[in-house]
Amino acid sequence: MPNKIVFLLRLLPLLLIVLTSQATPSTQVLQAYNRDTISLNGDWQVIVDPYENGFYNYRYKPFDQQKNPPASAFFTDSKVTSSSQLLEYDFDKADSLEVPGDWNTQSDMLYYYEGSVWYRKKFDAHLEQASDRSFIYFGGINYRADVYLNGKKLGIHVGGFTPFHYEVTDLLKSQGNSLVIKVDNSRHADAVPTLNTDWWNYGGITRDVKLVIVPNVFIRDFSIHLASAKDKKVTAEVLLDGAVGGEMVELSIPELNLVQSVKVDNNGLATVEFDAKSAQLWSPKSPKLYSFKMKSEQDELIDSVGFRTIATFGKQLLLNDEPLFLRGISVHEEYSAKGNGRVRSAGDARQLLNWAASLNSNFVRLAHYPHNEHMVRQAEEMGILVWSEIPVYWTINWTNSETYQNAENQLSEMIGRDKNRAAVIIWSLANETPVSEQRNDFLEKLASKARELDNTRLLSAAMEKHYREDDAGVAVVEDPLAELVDIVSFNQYIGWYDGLPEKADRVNWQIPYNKPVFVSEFGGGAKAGYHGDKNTIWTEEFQQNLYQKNLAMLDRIDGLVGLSPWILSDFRSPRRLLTGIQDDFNRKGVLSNTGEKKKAFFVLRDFYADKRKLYEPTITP
Ligand code: GCB
Repeated sequence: MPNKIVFLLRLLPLLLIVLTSQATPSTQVLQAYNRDTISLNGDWQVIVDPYENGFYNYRYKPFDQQKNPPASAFFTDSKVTSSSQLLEYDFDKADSLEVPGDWNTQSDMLYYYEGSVWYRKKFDAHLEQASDRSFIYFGGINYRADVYLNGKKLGIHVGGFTPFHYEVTDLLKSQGNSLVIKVDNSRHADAVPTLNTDWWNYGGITRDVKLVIVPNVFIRDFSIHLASAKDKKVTAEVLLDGAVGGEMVELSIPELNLVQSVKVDNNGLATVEFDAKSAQLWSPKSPKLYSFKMKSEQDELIDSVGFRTIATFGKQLLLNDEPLFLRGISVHEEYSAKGNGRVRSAGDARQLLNWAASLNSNFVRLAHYPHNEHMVRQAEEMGILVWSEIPVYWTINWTNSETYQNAENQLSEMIGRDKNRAAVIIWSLANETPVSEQRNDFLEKLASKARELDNTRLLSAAMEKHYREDDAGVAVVEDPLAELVDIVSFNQYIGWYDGLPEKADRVNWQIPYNKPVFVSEFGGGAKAGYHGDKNTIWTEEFQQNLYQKNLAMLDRIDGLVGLSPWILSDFRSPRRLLTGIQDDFNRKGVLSNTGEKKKAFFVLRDFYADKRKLYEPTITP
């Protein structure tokens, strides 16, 4: 056989692996968003505990490692039983905070607080059947959570932006349950993110808390996606928890008249393929969603899903096999109808995304950590594509294996939660990380983990540029990380940290990869309502000029498939201390934090209107 054919034959199994694998369901995931659940949101009693007096005894030994923890351990949620008893806390007399919600914007005293706060919720739970199972599900707690139910430790979760849950079937009582959580948002050099970031370290139970009651054999997780836009084959996989093998599940997409019944294997897994010939594809132009119904003997779960493909071809980005330009904007998860702070509800998420949509955007970079699930779900309904990332930001400790494990865990929890969202097209691994061998190894491992968990999406990372040594007029993006990802993305601040806006007229770009190029950040600060000439820093006119110059420069880049300027709206950051201008806010928003439009907003909106005409000629903006 000619060598070439032997070589191709060897490649064949490899190709098949790529084509048949997908984002697989996992026992670590509990799909809770669209289940009937019991909300544990609302007022929780809280005790601010900077010295962790409720956690350690005076010899600094954790109470929860003692065989018989004393009443002074806060997780025992004890009450005095006699009038002479000494007990130095009482949750029933303590203040309360709302959940979901960060503590910083709910109490002036906690605005800058970094440390531990104890949260306690009392609740009743009525199981319908003795065989039911129960779980407590947390959408996100920043940063470390030590969780106790009825005096027993359920576990520790680390990482502020991803969901986790515990099974509590054997601990739950029908009345008077006490759920106690020590939430600690202290920063650490070895953590993810590390000590230094450019966003507010909002602490607390920032996302929804739910009690999930399910039958003893239940639908835990699933994955569904379109394998090819042309022949419209949809692959679905479901995971039945508690199954012994052989149980039937019925999977259907009723609107398309598609139904299939299959048996699960010994691991509770079942896979089907639908011939979804008449399916309408999901896209920003038409964000069509279908109900996907999963039914087992005891359980039923319905979710809404969209079908689309995302791929690259040379320097092109293809959505459903058609070229796509990402008219994006970076967004921090900071807006609350109750004041600045973390997004708490679908309504808050909608507000941020409506602001993005008013820029003619079809894409958001959800920076710099996985956002609340409401953001991703709302984006999907609105037809806004999503970049989702983990907080591997700036100077992570690349050589510490626990730091790596932490990053990988956050990546797995992010992908586990959002793998079925058609809106999500890019997982991003890192932001502005300095090139070194250790960093390259860390990110290489992370990239292969991401591909193992989900190879239906594209990988990227926000990299950096440098200037050519022999020609300062040429900016180069060259980074070993670019070899690992599908889209070469980079941040650059010409006109702000790097020269004045006019510099953009003179810079050319050299990006030596046959891959699509994406500009994940550029921008500059302006205080809404502050006016002057274009050479006066912090004015709207300065920012406007910076946008005009940068957009003209970036539009010349070969293979440019989109932009996500920094940033949609002003956001809080402890690094931004200039009185009268910043006042704790990074002012690079094209909107103020309350939604006032700055002049740069209109520059970007018009640029995107033109791009839209170019890529979607039938739509008039
Ligand atoms: C960056 C970072 C972003 C900062 C921004 C800034 O490069 O990626 O997190 O907030 O610059 O405003 O300096």
